[in-house]
Amino acid sequence: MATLLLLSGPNLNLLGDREPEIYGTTTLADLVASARSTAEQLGFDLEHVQSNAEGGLIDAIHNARHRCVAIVINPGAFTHYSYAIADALASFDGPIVELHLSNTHRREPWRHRSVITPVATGVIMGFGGDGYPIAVQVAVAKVLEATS
Ligand code: CA2
Repeated sequence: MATLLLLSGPNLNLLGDREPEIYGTTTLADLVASARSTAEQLGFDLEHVQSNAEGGLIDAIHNARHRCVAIVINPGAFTHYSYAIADALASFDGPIVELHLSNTHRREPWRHRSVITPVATGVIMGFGGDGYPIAVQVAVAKVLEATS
């Protein structure tokens, strides 16, 4: 079975614990379970890696090359300044879905810019946890489109 990689950046491991008014009460484990269930319904496996370190995310992206068919990534605050993660993603061959729980454009000005968007296939943001199954669905659609 083909494998999708779901990547979670810094502090996402705290979801459900603090700032519920912004990020909701769902835990990261719940979000991963919902993404995995959608992937499996569509006939795909889903691997999940969470790291609070830039290098951990970059290593996971390198490890996905020639092995995973698509990446769904919520890069956390790295979204706004990690050229290293953008470069790593640019080395990946398949579709890349950038995913955010919050609508970052409704928040502080420093969150308005993403250095990831230019290397992503597309972005899902602002729908809270509902964005996770949607991101998996569009990643699978892009994979199937490329192989049909
Ligand atoms: O909206 C998103 O998904 C973000 O990627 C979440 C990041 C934030 O830095 C981005 O600007 C937008 C934050 C990750 C979660 O941070 C938490 C902090 C405290 C408690 C719970 C989560």
